[in-house]
Amino acid sequence: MRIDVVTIFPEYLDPLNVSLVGKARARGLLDVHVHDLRGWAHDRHNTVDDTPYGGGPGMVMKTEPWGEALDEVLAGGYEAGACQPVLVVPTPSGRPFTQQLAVELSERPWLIFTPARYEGIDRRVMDEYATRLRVQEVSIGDYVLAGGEAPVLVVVEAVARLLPGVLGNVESHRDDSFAPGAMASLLEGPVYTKPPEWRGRTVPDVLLSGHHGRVARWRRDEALRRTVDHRPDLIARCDPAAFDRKDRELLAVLGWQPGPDGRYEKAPEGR
Ligand code: 6GU
Repeated sequence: MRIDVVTIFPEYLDPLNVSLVGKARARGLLDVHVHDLRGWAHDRHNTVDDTPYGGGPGMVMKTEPWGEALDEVLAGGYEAGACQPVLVVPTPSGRPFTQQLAVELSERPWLIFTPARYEGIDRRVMDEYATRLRVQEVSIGDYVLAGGEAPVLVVVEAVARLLPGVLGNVESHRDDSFAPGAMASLLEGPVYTKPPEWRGRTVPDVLLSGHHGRVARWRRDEALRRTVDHRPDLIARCDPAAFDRKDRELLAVLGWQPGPDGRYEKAPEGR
């Protein structure tokens, strides 16, 4: 996969040299190019922003540097044999970034990221490229960051670990929390390793029992408990056919019952 990032803070992307993504690059599975947007600014001060039409606070990134940068990045990538680029535009007003979207992006040969600072990029830039390429505006959550560089790190890491050969165990993706098509998206429960006792704290007996069936059941129960606590919306969204008899028993204990449509809902408190 080829990845291009155009940014006014190229050094913000240095973490792409480290750990899983860095190793994938070193092994030739990922071809990453980071470009300095200011290289396409023409005035003495390398200006890339200006005041917003219509007034208001903050600054807006200008059309010309982005247009020239993207034209050149596109030409370079096509020359290098890349094809079918997706323009990934980080913005708090984008489509929520999910595991589903990570899987979709991991199936494309070429991603171009345009992280913005200030109040964002003049709308005409994305309107222009949307006539030629797929443009995907993405948000990584309901909070506001100062710029799109951290979201690029997030999206690239989520995508890179899905590429063939990047993770050791190919099976592991299907079991990811939030894997698309998973019968039930549950959060992972707690994990333990040696030693068996630390500061007087022991490991749950079942994990030392060697009884695979009981271990699997315990993990499932813990996953259900954690999901009920931290992400009740995921329980409500689950296809009820994904719950076995033991799941249903535990959910009842935790105060969840099937509603009129069969999906689980939290029983009202009291009475
Ligand atoms: Cl993609 N960008 C910015 N600036 N803030 C965000 C975001 C993106 N996603 C959540 N907050």
